[in-house]
Amino acid sequence: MNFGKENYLSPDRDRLIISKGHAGVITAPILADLGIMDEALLPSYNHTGSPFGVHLDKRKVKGLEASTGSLGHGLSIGLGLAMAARLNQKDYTTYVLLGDGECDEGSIWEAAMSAAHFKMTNLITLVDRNNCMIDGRTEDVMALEPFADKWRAFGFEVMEIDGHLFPEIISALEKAKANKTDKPVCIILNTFKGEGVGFMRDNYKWHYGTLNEEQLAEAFADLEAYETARIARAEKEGK
Ligand SMILES: Cc1ncc(C[n+]2csc(CCOP(=O)(O)OP(=O)(O)O)c2C)c(N)n1
Repeated sequence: MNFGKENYLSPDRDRLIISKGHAGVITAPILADLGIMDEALLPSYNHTGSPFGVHLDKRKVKGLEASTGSLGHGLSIGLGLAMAARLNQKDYTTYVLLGDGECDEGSIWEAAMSAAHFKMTNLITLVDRNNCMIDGRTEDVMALEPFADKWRAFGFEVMEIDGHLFPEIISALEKAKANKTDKPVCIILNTFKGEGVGFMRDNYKWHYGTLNEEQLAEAFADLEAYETARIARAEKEGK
């Protein structure tokens, strides 16, 4: 993305909307790593009186494009930014990350219908397809399948990839940016909730929770082993 400390306020910057706003827990450290958000604030995450909580507030967190967390709004916000780019003859790209459970919201599909109708090829939608949501598996709570076909039926060019593999993500984004069709692109990222931590993986009950000391140690050990295995795989297979 054309986005960083030097240009995060520039009208020409690329935009990223993390519509599944509960992912603020990872958005904030990234903004801090980029030197935009004050790193010293990170330990106060979700503390009473802190400028930032589970759902980040764009008025308080520098570099944040939109205050999200009330699910279902991000694609409409992204669509508006993409339309503004067209009207203002800017060539920035707008990226929107949705949760799959979030796609239970009708507003997502209204935005999708409009994005296809207006041929918004400067808007790239990504969906974290982890099959889990807050209180169950997506297919039990509100079945989404055939999910990719739904996006196709709404007029999107769809790619389905392994959402844990950076080379696949990068290649899909490059293809999406080079899109020569007049359809907007949706990239479905097949993932597992809690990937890397054995007792959390693919378990919706860990959508949120509190770790005791023992679980914390186990989670860190699992993540270290996961990282080592992933690096070994990347060196061997290039991914
Ligand atoms: C409008 C709205 N309804 C309900 C919630 C409560 N809620 C928070 S996270 C979540 C589950 C979302 O599932 P998904 O989009 O798949 O997120 P992920 O599993 O990737 O964390 C829900 C229902 C909310 N934040 N906003």
